[in-house]
Formats: sequence, C-alpha cells, structure tokens
Amino acid sequence: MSSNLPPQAKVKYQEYLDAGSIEDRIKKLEEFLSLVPKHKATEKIVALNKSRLAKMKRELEERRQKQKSTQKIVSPFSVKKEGIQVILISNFLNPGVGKTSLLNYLTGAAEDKIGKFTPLPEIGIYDYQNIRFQIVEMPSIMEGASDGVGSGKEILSQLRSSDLICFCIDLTRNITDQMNLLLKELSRADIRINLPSPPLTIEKTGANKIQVLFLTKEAKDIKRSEELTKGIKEIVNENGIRNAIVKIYGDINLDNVIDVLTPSVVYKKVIILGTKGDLPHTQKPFELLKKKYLDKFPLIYGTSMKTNDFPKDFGEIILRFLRKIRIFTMNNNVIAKRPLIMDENPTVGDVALKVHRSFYESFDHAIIIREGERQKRKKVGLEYILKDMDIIEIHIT
Ligand SMILES: Nc1nc2c(ncn2[C@@H]2O[C@H](COP(=O)(O)OP(=O)(O)O)[C@@H](O)[C@H]2O)c(=O)[nH]1
Ligand SMILES: [Mg+2]
Repeated sequence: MSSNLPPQAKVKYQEYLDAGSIEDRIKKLEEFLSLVPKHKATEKIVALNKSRLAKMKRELEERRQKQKSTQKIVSPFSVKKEGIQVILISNFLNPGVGKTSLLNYLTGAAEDKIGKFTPLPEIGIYDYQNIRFQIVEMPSIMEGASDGVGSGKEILSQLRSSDLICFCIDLTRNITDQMNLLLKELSRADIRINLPSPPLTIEKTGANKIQVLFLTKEAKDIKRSEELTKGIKEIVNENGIRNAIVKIYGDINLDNVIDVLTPSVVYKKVIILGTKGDLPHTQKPFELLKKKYLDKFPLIYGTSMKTNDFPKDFGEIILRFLRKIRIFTMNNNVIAKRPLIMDENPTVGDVALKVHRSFYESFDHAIIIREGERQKRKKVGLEYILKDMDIIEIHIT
C-alpha cells in the first residue's frame, strides 16, 4: 500500500483484505475508495481498486442471476411494467414529502393514503393523450438503503428497471440533505443519472491479447491516449479478461471502462419535482435547487398539490426527455387511438416488428401520412425513417 494514503484509508484497506463474504469485501473496498483523495499520485491505486470492485460486482451479479433462476420469488416491491414506468422516490421523512399526493393528482389513485406511511409501492395510470404512463410511488429510502436498510435493495432494484425516476424534494426542508442522500444511495446502487452510456464496447475475442481501437474522430482526439490505452489494458486484464477488443467511439475515461465492465451499472433519466411550493419560504429553496443541480438535472419543476401547480404537459415533457416518439397505425383508413411509443428515429421496419413479426416478414410497402408536408401521403419501404406523430399503414404481400 502506498504511503500517499491517509491512515483511515489504510485501516479500511486492511478491513477489505480481512473481509469474508464478497458483499463485505465490496462494501469495504467502496469505503476505502471513498477515503482515498483523488489526485495524480493516487490515480493508479484508484483505477486498480475500482477495477477489482467491478470484478467482484460481476461475480456477485452472476451469483445472483443463478439464484434468481432457481428461486423465482417475486419481491413485494417489484412492479410489473405497464406502459412507460415513472417512479416517484424520496427520502424517508415524517410527515412525507408529498409523493402520494402527486400520484393521486396524476392518476386519481391512493387518495385515502395521503398523509400515511407508504410501506409498499402504490400504482396508478396517468393517461396523457392516450399514452399510458404507469406512475409508481415507491416507499421512501433511508441512509444505507443500498446496503439493504429498510428494504432498500428491493426498492433500488425497481428503480433500476424503470423508464424514468422523479426525485421528490420537499421544498420546506433542507434540499441539499435530501438530494445528497438520494444521490449517494443511487450511486452506490450503480445507477448513473442523466448520463449516456459510455461510447465504448468490450468484446471478447479468440486472439490472445487486448486490443484498443479509437474509431471516431472524437475518440482519436482524446489527449494522453497512449496512457489511456495502457490503463484500459490493465483494467481489462485485472478483470480476468485476457483476450478482448475494446472499441472506442467518443470521449471516454477510465471510469467509463470500469462501468462497462460492471454489469450492475445502469443509466437512468431523472427529473426533480420540488413539492409543497404553496407553503411560505419555499421560493428561495426552489431557486437554490435549480442553481445547484441544473447542470446535472435539466428538468427541475416546482409543484404544489394545494394550488394544483404542476406542468400541464407532463406527458409531453417525459416523452421528449426520454427521446420517445408516437407513431399511429392505420388500418382500413381507421387511425388507432393509442399511439405506439418508439425510440427516436425508428425505421418503418422497426415499427412493423413492434406491431407483429408477420408484418415485418410479409412486408410489401407502407403508406405514411405526415401533417405539414407538401406531399402528405407517401409510399415508402422498410428503411424509411419516421417522425413523431406519423401515421403508418403497413401493406403485406
Ligand atoms: N401544503 C401542501 N401540503 C402538501 C402538498 N403535498 C402534500 N402535502 C401534505 O404533505 C403530507 C404528506 O403527503 P403525502 O402525499 O402522503 O407524502 P408521501 O409520504 O411522500 O407520500 C400530507 O399531509 C399532505 O397533505 C402540497 O403541495 N402542499
Ligand atoms: Mg406516500
């Protein structure tokens, strides 16, 4: 161990070495890493131990997957997805921050549960212009949730599989404390917030070496790329992978490589909803919330359930934030009421597949109706790219 480290870090490292179970080893190593000051002299130690951490997490995840496939117990905290799943989450505070009130406002569900403790998920459907959003209020989390405190693991696990997370922040209380706790517990559960997945892939190959390729102009522009290549090889190697090809498509760093090697890492979009905006002295905290977090959270809203203050076009806001679009299918000149929700820029082929395999396999052509175009009706093939609100009629052979 290097002499650059503070004594508490060294103690923690010894605890890591002495720890028995893999869960304990992960915990101690995470704690160790949080105690290491981050600068040039510690860069190597940090990278090495982060990749150790990634490896242990991978082992743990594999073990869990195996257990899951043999046990098949459904947790009472897990919520089957229906439509676009939006989760309301907050710190554990008494009285609550206003999640059930928001759920009730959007969906009409759980009115009798406002002001009461929410021990299990509460669910409602928010129908916005015939799009179904499943709004889920999860029980609030407390310090140590990522270690399992207060069923934290089950709660965080549901967050990991959702489409969108809303941090509900009570504007009458200390906002920094609330944000810090949520950020800490989500980060420890390997949930990355409002970040794209890193532009790199790691594929195992037959050749007995690790190859690193910088494939785009942006990737080639990365400074100190020789050093980076060396670091990547060390990390990949440390993860027990001896033969691989690492393809880099954009600006990346070593932490990104570790994230890609950690199967538990997920990338989630998060919106902040400030609550109880009608109460006195909530304007300043709301301004502070925006000032402090706007760079990481592009969408921060102040709301009040007493004065019905809430974004009217919330459904639209969510679609745009998640980069989803609406496609309406048409059959015998009748346009479907509910749109299909697709990722941005889908091809006609993607839509055909989503409707039914047979539409894709027997595809002949499609008619697209697009408002505001000079040629409103167009005959197109499988590769044609669709836009939000397009109407499509698929013809099969
Ligand atoms: N003044 C005011 N009170 C609210 C608002 N939203 C919720 N509350 C109150 O805050 C308390 C907790 O609300 P609840 O929705 O149960 O919070 P939860 O525990 O996060 O689900 C209740 O007494 C609500 O009436 C709001 O916008 N303004
Ligand atoms: Mg509640």
